[in-house]
Amino acid sequence: MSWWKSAVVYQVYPRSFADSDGDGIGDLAGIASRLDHVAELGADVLWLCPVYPSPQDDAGYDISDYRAIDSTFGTLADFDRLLAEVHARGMKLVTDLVVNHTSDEHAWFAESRSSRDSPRRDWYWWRPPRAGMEAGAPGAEPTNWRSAFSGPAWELDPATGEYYLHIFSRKQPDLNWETPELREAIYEMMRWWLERGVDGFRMDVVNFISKDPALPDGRGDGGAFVSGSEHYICGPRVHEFLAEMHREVFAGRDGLLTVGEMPGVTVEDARLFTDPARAELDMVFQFEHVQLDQGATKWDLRPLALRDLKASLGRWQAGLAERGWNSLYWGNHDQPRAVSRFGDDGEHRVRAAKMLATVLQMHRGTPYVYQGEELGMTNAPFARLEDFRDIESLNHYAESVAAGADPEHVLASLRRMGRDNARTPMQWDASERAGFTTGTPWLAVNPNHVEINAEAARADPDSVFHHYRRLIELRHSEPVVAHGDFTMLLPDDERVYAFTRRLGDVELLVLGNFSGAAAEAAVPSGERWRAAEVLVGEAPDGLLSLRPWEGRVLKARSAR
Ligand code: TEU
Repeated sequence: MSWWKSAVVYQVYPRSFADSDGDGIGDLAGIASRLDHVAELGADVLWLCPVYPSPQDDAGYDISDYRAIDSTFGTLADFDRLLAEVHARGMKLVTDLVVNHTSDEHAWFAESRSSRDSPRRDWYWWRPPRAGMEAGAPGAEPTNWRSAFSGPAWELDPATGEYYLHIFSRKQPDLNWETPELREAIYEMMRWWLERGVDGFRMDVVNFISKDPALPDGRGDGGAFVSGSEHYICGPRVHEFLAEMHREVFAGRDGLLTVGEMPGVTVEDARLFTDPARAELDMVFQFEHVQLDQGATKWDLRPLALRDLKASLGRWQAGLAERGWNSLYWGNHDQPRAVSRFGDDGEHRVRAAKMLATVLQMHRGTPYVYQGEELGMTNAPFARLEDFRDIESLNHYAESVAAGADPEHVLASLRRMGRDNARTPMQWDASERAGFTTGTPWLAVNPNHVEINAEAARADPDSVFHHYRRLIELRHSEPVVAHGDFTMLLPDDERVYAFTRRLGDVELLVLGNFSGAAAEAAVPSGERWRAAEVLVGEAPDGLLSLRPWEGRVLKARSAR
């Protein structure tokens, strides 16, 4: 049981991983052809982002059929082949489960919108205009909630004169989990995938599935529309629904991994979601540490204070120490590239990428590696608006510029925070299209692929890639990494991240210099550590002296 405590997950974003047929978009056969890269890294699990039929309004997170594969990515036969190839390498495959919403082109929604009396009407959230207002009039939306992708979270359907709720794009109507038949249809679909052989699910915004059915207006004064998320983040029945899902889908099946993506989740809630005794989920993705460099919105950038990062991650480590389990990540397909955001993507790129990996992977929890992170891939040099593809960025630009914002200022925040940074093609080699495609890539290849690529990394024993390999191996071979306790050190140090892990008489000291200047780690019992073994990294200037952006793991045995 709990095999995933010593596992590492590798996230594949299919559009951008490998293209086998030259249409410029990655596909399942492409992934299968590059699986040895993932196996060589030592990852235990591959998480595959959505590959289902989709109008691709939100890059596949708008699903129009849960039981098929989009022709862009291949066929169900290709999926089965990929699954077999993953299993043949001793790895598991976890797929993306997007059941807070569907595409507006899903048959369920077509039926639901067909009439107010449709038997599937209440599979989605339909509401009349605000009392006393005409459908379509400004402000007639049933609530003042904002969509995560700009504008109101409601869209009027003129045919029936009612609005439907969409927390994300207007092509992503929210499913109404209050309806028991809808829940059963989802569980049945999940069982269908498990019977096909998949090993679990990464569940998209699964803490949004229970809304306050009264749908009250959101609090706050962000103008005409406010978030409203207090009425759907970890809503009244979310634990009930996930416990039901567990009973209906997961109970009695061994070897699975379930991880819920949960924006806005608190440590206390996460403990409930992941307490094995409650039988809901194995782990959750929390968002606190990826919001510390933001103000009111993700576009409102602030410098990250290392103290805040330590306080946050430290609180999650402590909060899930006795019950529950953490997932660990710096990046994914929604976040900027980790080395550009938290490290240095210039002079010290390689050292910073390694340090970030060392610090994260030595925490207690299950690490997730996002494709390209193991190469130290960086943010992209997007020049113009036309270089971006992501609906979130494009909508935000249109909305802010229409409201009078300086276009250059908006572009600057898209460059820093836009999701397309993570979605540029995987850099396999130095050739013109980075070995990703023979056609025109759907999103430009980062020109730095001539230097940063998998082929070069494999050939260089000091590369970021080989560093990840060693860290993953350590999680498999040193029980303290998976199972040891965690103690944060130096909470107020503005440059050095430091903590210990302990299991029995084995103790690790993990150090990371989050600055471009040399730093001394003033840890307690420094004398003892000066005689320790260097487990990860080098120590040319002394065991507690760190070069710019350098990371290190020391190992000692204690008499205690
Ligand atoms: O993301 C949910 C989410 O809240 C964010 O991470 C999202 O990217 C937000 O816009 C950040 O500003 C999940 C998926 O990971 C994301 O790709 C989807 O767009 C979204 O759900 C809707 O399915």
